[in-house]
Amino acid sequence: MIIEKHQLDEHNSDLLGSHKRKLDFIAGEIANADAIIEKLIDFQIGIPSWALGTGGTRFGRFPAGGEPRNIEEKIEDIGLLHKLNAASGAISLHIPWDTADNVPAIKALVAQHGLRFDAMNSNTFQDQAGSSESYKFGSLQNVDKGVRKQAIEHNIEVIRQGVELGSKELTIWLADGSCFPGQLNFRKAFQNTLESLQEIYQALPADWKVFVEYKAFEPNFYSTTVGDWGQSLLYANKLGPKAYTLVDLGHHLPNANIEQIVSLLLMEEKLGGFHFNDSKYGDDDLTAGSMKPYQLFLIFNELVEGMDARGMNHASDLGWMIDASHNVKDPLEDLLQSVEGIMMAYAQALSVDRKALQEAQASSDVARAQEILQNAFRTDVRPLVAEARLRAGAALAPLELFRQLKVRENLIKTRGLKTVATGL
Ligand SMILES: [Mn+2]
Repeated sequence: MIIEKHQLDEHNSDLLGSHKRKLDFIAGEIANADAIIEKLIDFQIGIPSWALGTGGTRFGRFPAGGEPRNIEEKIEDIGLLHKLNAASGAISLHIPWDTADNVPAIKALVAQHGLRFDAMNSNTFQDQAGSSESYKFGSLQNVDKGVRKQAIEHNIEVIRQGVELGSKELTIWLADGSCFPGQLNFRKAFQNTLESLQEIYQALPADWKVFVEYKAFEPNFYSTTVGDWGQSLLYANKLGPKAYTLVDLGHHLPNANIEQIVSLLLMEEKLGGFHFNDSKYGDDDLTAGSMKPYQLFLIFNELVEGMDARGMNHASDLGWMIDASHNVKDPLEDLLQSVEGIMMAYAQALSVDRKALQEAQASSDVARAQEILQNAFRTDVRPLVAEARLRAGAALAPLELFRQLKVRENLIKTRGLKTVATGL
């Protein structure tokens, strides 16, 4: 399905009067509204190829219908999102789920939708048909050299595919760990993992980065071999300058102070990128900003402060990706909501009065510092995010237009009701 320019224009002209009133108000309240809008236009979120289908749980899966049947249709879906919000300009592939057979055609399709390839993900958490070794007891950590070799070669193959597509990053998330005390020698598991990562690191092109993602638990419930940011940072430091830590918001133990982790990783020049999602209990993969929007704002507050302190480009110097998909919502509507939640947190962080905050911190004026942050969080920045979309040629209200145009119904008509996307 293609969304035509006149459909966007009609939608926007219907909403323009009300939008302008709200924008004028906020522009009078915030000193740097125009600079914030420009930054929002540049900021793009990577959409994972696995999230275009309805997310599953281990109890069942309830497809929405019209799910993309192949990588081409996944790219088309992300193209639809990007057309609606002008902020979903990248795709993050999971290999082997979404290997591109016809690379030139895929690159042309991605370019046609104004997208680019974000980090490549190497899946070694499940066995693939035809593979000789099993990842039941881990991949890069495995006690069996043959299993490790297969996992290393898979990662190198993912880099090769990424080079062909024009990606510049590899994200490695390992399900490796143990479920019972005694199952694993922690030190040997770490050493095996490090040696495996070193072999993969050797295969990285000069202008590539590798992101080492951590996760506290699941699918292993006693130990995880890259279990927290300290362990990830250990690997990244031992690997070298092209290795970074990747923070997935759902991968911490409850109540972790993620904003502090982010701040220190940035200080150490070892923060590589982000996987956005939200959660109440564990790695729930809920829509970004749906559960703890204040936490998301505080994380962005540290990101903006830390990146500005180092003169980094917000849009391009870190990897920004969603890693979430849900069972009870239309996956495209869910992704529109996630991108909106992320953009709002970013806009709020950009609106923080930095100078006043520094002064409050320097004089240990605790109440004043809190007021400054909460004032930014409690300011309705939605008109700024909408204006960024308008200036970029997208929709003032993407979700509303998605429904008006009956996008899901159209996808079901062309693809069928019973299609199931690759992924979880
Ligand atoms: Mn992740």
